[in-house]
Amino acid sequence: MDKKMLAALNDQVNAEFHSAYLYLAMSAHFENIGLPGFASWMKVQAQEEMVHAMKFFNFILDRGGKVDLPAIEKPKGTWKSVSEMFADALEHEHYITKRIHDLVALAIKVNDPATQSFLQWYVDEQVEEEKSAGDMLQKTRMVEKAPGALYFVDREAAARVFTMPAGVTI
Ligand code: OFO
Repeated sequence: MDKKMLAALNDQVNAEFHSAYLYLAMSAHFENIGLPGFASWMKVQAQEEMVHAMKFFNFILDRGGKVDLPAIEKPKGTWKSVSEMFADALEHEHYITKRIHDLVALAIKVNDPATQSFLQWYVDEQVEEEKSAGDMLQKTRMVEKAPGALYFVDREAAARVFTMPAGVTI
C-alpha cells in the first residue's frame, strides 16, 4: 500500500479510538449527573466507534500493512449542560466526516481503488453519525429547561442498543 495512505489509515484508527474515548467520557459524565439513559446512549456510541476503529485495523492487516498504535489523546471530561455535550458530539462528527472525505481524496490521488471502496462504508456511516448527534442536540435543546421532559428524553435514549455490523470481528 502507498506509504501516505497507510499512515493516514493508521491515523484514522487512532481518531476512531479517540472518538470512543470521548463518548465514554460523556457516558461517565451523564452517569455522574444522574442521566443513565444518555449515559447508556453514549456507551453504545463508544462501542460503535470501537467497531469503526477495528474495521480500519483489520483492513490495514488484510492489505499487508503494518498497524501503528500511538497514544490516544485524553478527551474533555466535564460539560456545562446536556445540550453542550451533544453540540460537542455533533462538532466532533463533522470533524470525523472531514477526515473520512480527506481519506477518500487521498485514495483517489494515490490510485488505490480497494481503499476507496472500503471507505465508502464510512462515507455512508458519517451521514448517520451526524444525523444521530444532530437529532439528540435538537431534542435536548428543546427540553433542557424542563427537568420533567428531560427525564423522559433520557428514558427514551436508554432504548438505543448496540448491534455488531455483519462481517466485523473485534
Ligand atoms: Fe467513527 O464516527 Fe463517530 O466519530
